[in-house]
Amino acid sequence: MLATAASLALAALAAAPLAAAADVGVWTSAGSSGVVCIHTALLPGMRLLCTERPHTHTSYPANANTNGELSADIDLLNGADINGFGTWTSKFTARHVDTNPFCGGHAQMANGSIFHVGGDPFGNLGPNPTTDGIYADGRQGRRIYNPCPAGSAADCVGSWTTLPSMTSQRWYPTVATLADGSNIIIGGTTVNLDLSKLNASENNPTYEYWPAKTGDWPRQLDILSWAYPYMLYPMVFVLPSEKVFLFVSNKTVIIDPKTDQLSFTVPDLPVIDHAPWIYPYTPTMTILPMTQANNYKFTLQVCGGSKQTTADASPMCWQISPEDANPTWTRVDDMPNARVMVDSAILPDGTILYVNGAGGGLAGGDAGDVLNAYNPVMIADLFDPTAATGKQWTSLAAATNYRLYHSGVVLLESGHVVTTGSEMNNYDDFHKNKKSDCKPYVKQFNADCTSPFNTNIERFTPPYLQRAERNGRPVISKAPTTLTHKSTFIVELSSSISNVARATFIRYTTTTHQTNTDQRFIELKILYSTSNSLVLQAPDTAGRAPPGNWMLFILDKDGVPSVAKTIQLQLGDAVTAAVPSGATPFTAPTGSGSGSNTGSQKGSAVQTAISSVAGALSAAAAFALPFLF
Ligand SMILES: *[C@@H]1O[C@H](CO)[C@@H](O)[C@H](O)[C@H]1NC(C)=O
Ligand SMILES: *[C@@H]1O[C@H](CO)[C@@H](O)[C@H](O)[C@H]1NC(C)=O
Ligand SMILES: *[C@@H]1O[C@H](CO)[C@@H](O)[C@H](O)[C@H]1NC(C)=O
Ligand SMILES: [Cu+2]
Repeated sequence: MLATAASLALAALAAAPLAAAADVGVWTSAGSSGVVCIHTALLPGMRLLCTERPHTHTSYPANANTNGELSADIDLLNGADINGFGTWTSKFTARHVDTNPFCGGHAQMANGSIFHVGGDPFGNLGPNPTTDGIYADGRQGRRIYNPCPAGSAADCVGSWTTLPSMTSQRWYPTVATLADGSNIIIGGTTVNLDLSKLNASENNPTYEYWPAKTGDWPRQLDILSWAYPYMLYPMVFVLPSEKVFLFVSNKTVIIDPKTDQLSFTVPDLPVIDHAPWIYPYTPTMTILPMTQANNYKFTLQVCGGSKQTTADASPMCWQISPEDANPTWTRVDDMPNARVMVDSAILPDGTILYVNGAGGGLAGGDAGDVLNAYNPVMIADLFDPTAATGKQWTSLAAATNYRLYHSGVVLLESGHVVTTGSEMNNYDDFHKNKKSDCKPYVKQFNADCTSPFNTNIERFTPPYLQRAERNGRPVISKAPTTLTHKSTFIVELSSSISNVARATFIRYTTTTHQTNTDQRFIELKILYSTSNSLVLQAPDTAGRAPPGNWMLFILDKDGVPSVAKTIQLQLGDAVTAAVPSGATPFTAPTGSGSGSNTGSQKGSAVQTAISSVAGALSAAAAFALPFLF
C-alpha cells in the first residue's frame, strides 16, 4: 500500500512537465551602474539615469567609478542585441549635476526629460572636502536631465541643465507630471528628518507647480502638517479627471490643479495592525492596469510596509478607486512575502512584479546602516489583478542581490526588468560573516568590509521571455515615434499577425524610495488588422495617460510581448490614420481573451500542479519513512 503510494507519487513527479514548471523567471547579473541607483529613471534606448549620494558624511572614499560625480547615464545593452536572450554588461558614463540631488523628487516630463527637484544639504565627495570636492546644497535645486531621444546612436549620452532654484527647501518631496504636461511639486522637509528629535518647523507642508503659476506660491497643504512626521514622499497620482490624488499616512486629499481646490471624498485607509503607510514604514502604491476588460477603471493598490504591533513587515495590500461615487478601500490577497520597502513593476501582460525590500525593520539611515532592516526578501512575487481572490499571487525566482534602503526596479523596452541600488551591501559582513570589525553601523570605511554601495544591476527575465526564447515573440517593425490622444495609428509587424492578442502601453518610469508617480499601464484598442499591420487607438485622455514617453508592446495569445517601441504621447488634436485596404475588424485569436492574462494564468496553473505533486511526494515520503528504518 505505502510503497504503491510512494511510487505513484514518484511516477507523477517523473511525468510532470518539470521543464515547463521551471518558468519562474531567471535573474542574471547585468553589469554596473557606476553610482548607487538611489534614483533610477528609464531613458530611451535601454538606458537608465541613476543618481546617488555624496559619499561624505559616512567617510567613505569618493566614488572612484565616476570620480565623485553623483550621476551616471547607463547603457544597459552596451552592444548586446535587444531581441536576444544573452547576457548584458552595462556601460555607464558619469554625468555632472549642479547641486546635491540626493533624496530629491522626480518625474518624467511631458517631453521625455527628467525633472528633478530638491535634495540634500551640501556634501563632500569624499572625507576630505579640499581634495575630494564639494557638492553644493541641493535642497532648493531644480534641474532637468535631457536624455538622448529614442533612435540616437549608442554613444549619445544625455546631460543635466540647471533651472532657477525653488523658493523653499525640499528633502523627500514628490513630483508628478500632470495631464497638461506641467509638474506638481509636493512637500518635503528642510533638513534630513530625525525621528528621534522631531521639530515640526522643519516640515515644508506646501506645494507648487513647474512652470510656476502666477500668484502666491508655494501654497499651504494642511494634510502634510497633520501627518508630520509621516508625510515624506507622499503618494501622488494623476486621476482620469486630471485631478491629483495625494495619499499620506492613511488620508487622501484630491487637488484640482485647475482651481487648486481640495476635496476629501476618499475615506481613511482603515488601520489593521499597520504603521502609517509611508516612509519609514515604506509600502508602495501602484496604479493597476487600465484594460478593456475593466473598462479602463482607475484603481490604486498599496502593498507592504510595516506592522504596528511588531517590527515585522506587513503582507497587506489594499485597493481604492478614488473617483468611484463612494470610494471604498478593499483588502485583496496578502503578498506571499511580507515586505517593507517593496517595489513594483507593471509588466507588459498586465501582471505586476513585486520585488526588493525586507521582512522587517525600517527604511532610512546612512549608507551601511544595516540595523534598520532585516531579512531581505529576494523572491519576486507576481500579482495578477484579474485572478480570483486566493489566487492573485505567484512566487517566482529569487534574486541574488538584496535591495534594501535606496533601491528600485524598472521595466525595460526589451520586456526585462532590472533591479538597482541599495546601500547595505555590507549587511552580509555583519549578519552572515559575523565580522566584528564591520559594525552594523559602518561610519568609517574599513578595507576588510564590503562597501555598502551596491552598483550591481540585476536583470530579471520574466516567464513570458522564457516562453519567447523557446517559441519566438511578436516583432514590431514600424510604429510612429509620436502620438496624440484618441488618434488612430498603424503599427507594422514582421511576425505573424494571427497570433496577436493585445496591445499594451506602459509609461516610462522614474523611481526612488519606493515612490513612482510615472508608472502606469493602459491597454490599447486594436481596431483593424491586415496581414502585416494593426490599426490601434491611442489612449483617450491625458488624465488616464499623461504625456511623455511610453512603451508600446504587442502581445501574442500566450502573453508573450514584443520588444517595445517607444512612442512619445503628446498633447494635441487627434489624427485619424487611413485604414489600410484589405483591413478587417480585429478579433483576438480564441483562447487569448482580451483583458485576461493567459500566460500568467497558465503559469499559476502549472505552479499549482507542481505544488500538488510536491505535496503528494512529501506525503508519500512521510509514509515511506517507516520502511527506511
Ligand atoms: C523639455 O522641456 C524643458 C522645459 O520645460 C526643457 O528644458 C528641456 O530641454 C526639454 N527637453 C527636450 C528633450 O526637449
Ligand atoms: C527647529 O527647526 C527650526 C528650523 O530649522 C530651527 O530654527 C530651530 O532651532 C529648531 N528647534 C530646535 C529646538 O531644534
Ligand atoms: C489614520 O491615522 C491617524 C493618525 O495615525 C489615526 O489617528 C486614525 O485613527 C487613522 N484612521 C483610521 C480610519 O484608522
Ligand atoms: Cu533617502
